[in-house]
Amino acid sequence: SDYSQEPPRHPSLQINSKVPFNAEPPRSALASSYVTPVDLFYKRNHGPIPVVDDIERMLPKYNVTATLQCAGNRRTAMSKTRKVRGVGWDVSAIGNAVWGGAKLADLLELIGIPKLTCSTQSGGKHVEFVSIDKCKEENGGPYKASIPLSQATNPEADVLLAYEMNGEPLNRDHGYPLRVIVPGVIGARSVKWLDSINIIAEECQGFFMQKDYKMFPPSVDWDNINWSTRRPQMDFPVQSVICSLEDVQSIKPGKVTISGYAVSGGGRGIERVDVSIDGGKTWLEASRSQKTGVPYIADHVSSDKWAWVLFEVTVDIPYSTEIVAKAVDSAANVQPENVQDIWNLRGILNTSWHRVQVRVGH
Ligand code: MTE
Ligand code: MO
Repeated sequence: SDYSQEPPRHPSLQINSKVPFNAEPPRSALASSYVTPVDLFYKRNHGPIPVVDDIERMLPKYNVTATLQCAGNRRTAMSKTRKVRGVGWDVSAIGNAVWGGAKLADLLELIGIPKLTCSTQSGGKHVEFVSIDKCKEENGGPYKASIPLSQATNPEADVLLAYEMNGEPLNRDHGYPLRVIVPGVIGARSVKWLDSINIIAEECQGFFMQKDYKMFPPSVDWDNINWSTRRPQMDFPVQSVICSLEDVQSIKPGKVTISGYAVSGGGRGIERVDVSIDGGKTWLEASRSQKTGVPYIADHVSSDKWAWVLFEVTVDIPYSTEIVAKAVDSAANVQPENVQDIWNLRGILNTSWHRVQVRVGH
């Protein structure tokens, strides 16, 4: 593989793997802006960043604000209870961006597949996205993934062929010239450096669909795994993280602002974010917003349905304690209390209550 043409990167990224390049920003950078700046957005790759040409733009353009989250976000913390396999990530393998591009539903209509189609006459039920990068997991072949045709042809699902990120042309790290954005779904399905789109009968048989990014119970380990027993993970579950405090943080006694992000998959909004300053015995409700100063309501009219909310609560912390955050989504799903209960051998979807320790010094 050729890593001699990698683009420049922001120096404050924490590099979790150099080749392929996997890096995340410091958590403190996340909650400081609703829209994550491109250079601080996490980078997650399975091969070198390809060098490619520009494309023509022939369909109506949409801007969709959507949070992209790697299924491996918070894997490092899951691995601490029992070792998992995969690139380690702290809490910042996630970012929120304004993606500009064409709707996949419009493109498919252009080639004769109407809106809201579940199956074509020739039996096509899935839409496969194939990249041009080279991945060792695919034996040097390209990264690929698929989504159901029903989702791809649904204009409300906002699946984009994106060529812009935050109003700028996509950069190479994030998929230039064209990438897929599947809102509300784990990042792995948002294929970068899109080369071809195939309408297929069965879901994509690629490595990252069939032998990775599946959720297994804690009883399954590498000696008894049967990949075919589980579906590829699509929607991500409800998640929240405290970004204003490190895992172990020294503070002075007094008022502390606890802030972070909360997001759910499938277009479900965030109904509530609860914060505890006594390790989860009692809870306070944090305020939520997407636009600065505007309270957030999970009604999909005044809010960005695919985007995270930032939460904040200011509390008095007189003594050393454990601070916890958990979110509730619009379907009343809650985060699990303990990481052990959702442990899985690939270390995906760690959405357990986010806990940080504060040490109060005088
Ligand atoms: N697309 C290609 N072609 N190659 C990849 O390695 N990684 C996927 C997805 N699309 C990947 C890809 C994964 S696992 C994630 S989480 C997101 O891209 C990360 O997108 P980002 O680097 O723009 O943050
Ligand atoms: Mo990912």
